[in-house]
Amino acid sequence: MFGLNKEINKSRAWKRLEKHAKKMRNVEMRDMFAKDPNRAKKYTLTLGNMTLDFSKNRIDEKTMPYLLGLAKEAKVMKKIEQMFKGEKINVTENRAVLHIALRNQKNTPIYVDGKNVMPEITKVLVKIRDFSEAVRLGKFRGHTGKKLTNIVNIGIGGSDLGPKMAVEALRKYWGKNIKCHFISNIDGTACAEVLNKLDPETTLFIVCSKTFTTIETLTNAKTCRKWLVDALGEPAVAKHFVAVSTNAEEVRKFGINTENMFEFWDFVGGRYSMWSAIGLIIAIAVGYDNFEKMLAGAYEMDKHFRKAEPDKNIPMILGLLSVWYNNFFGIRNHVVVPYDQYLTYLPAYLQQLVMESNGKFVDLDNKLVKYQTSPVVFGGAGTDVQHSFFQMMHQGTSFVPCDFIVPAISHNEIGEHHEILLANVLAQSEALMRGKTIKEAAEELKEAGKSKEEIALLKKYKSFKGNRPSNTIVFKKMDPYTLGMLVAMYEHKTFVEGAIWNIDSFDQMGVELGKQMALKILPELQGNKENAAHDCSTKALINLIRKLRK
Ligand code: G6Q
Repeated sequence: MFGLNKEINKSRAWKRLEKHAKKMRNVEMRDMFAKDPNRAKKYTLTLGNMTLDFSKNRIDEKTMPYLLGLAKEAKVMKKIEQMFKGEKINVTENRAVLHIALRNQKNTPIYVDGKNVMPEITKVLVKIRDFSEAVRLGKFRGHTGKKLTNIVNIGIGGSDLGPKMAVEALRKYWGKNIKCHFISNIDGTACAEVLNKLDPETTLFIVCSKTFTTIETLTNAKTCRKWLVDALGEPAVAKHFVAVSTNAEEVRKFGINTENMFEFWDFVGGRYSMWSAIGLIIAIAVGYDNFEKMLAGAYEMDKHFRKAEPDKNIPMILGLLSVWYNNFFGIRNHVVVPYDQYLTYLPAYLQQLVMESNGKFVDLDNKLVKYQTSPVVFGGAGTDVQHSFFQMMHQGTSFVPCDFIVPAISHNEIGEHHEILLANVLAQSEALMRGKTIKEAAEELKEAGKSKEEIALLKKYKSFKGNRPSNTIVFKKMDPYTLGMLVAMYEHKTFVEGAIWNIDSFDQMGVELGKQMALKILPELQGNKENAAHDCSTKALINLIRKLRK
């Protein structure tokens, strides 16, 4: 019902883009800039305080109309409407996809199976508000009467990456004395290193798990529970443990009173859940008002995504550009570089958002796809990454499209730091676009007084092909509202890609196989069971590790 019933790569729109891309391979961005002083204006979009400059892309006046033709062919606008109306577009799990309902500030009804989901959402938001305020004001205290100032989020994947990224992004807004911690990895070190720093009397654990069956989260939660009970006794659990889940039964079984449980719903995917009670740690850290501002920022982006014309639609343009390089230039990567230390975890968050959503090889018509889907996403905070993988960005044999994320004002305006940072990001995008010809490199060497021999030796090494695309996203300051806009922008960009590739961006079957097999291997490693039918490499590794652990 949501499939396209045709292979998008056989459409006229796709073929036209293939032809066009062949031509565009030989077009230099620096020439297009030289010819058209209006290019930046033509390819800049603004929404509120956020501006996207996508002029440094390998596009001409035909490219965007052609890409928009592809979006039409893939029925992207129709699919957007289906999401907003609560239709079950997550077909493999037969679920609606309603993270947008979590920030539906107007509270307009959204129906799933004939039931308006908004009252439930509002109820949980009120619970988040009341609880986060009670913790911050010291009305909800620990078992021994002390204020809870160390907040530990226990969760993994979607129940960790979003809240962790957002809490760090908004560090400047943390309440006085509040400290946030995250335990995700099953590696005992993750637990030990957090618990070592904490005092049980002032620690609140939030166990976040949609299913409440995830082995990492439950194992970490059990260890933390024991740590608390050993120090303060069993009755302390009620004052130091809360849960966020869709599974009340398992929460109860674990030993957390369901009064201390915050609910969410199967129409919210894990990696889209930081707007739900999974974001409880965000609300406690920065206060509910700021949490709400984050929702409001996302809502502004939602309205824009739903209503703006496709050619003026920021997530649409970003999604189409990604498809452009991915499918018509054969580029397999995408880099995201925030020039804001507080956005350090954004690339990791986006890695899951994009790769878990769109790393799929079966389409919505139950056919194997015959084109490339998700790019590999990576990145890190600027300027750090300029001193690592940027070498490849500038002089590698292929190019990697890049998003630069730029706050005009820093939360820490110290001396010239931020101006130097800003100069760097602008220099990177310009350098990637312009490059430096061999002739220019030779001239530069000559001016530097190098000999003929030296120039001949060095000029190629010192040249840059350029023509390497990037988007620049500028806003005033990294505040809660802007964070909401930014994250929603990427969610919707991911939606556009998935819609064009005709895949289900909202399931994650791909993470299951390894989980199943780990459960089989565990008793074998523990020596309780003979090796089952493994390949000889896995068998030998199990035996080696067993021997080493003796
Ligand atoms: C996200 C994925 C996945 C999930 C984790 C944790 O979209 O579904 O990353 O969030 O596997 O799952 P639980 O929240 O159920 O523990």
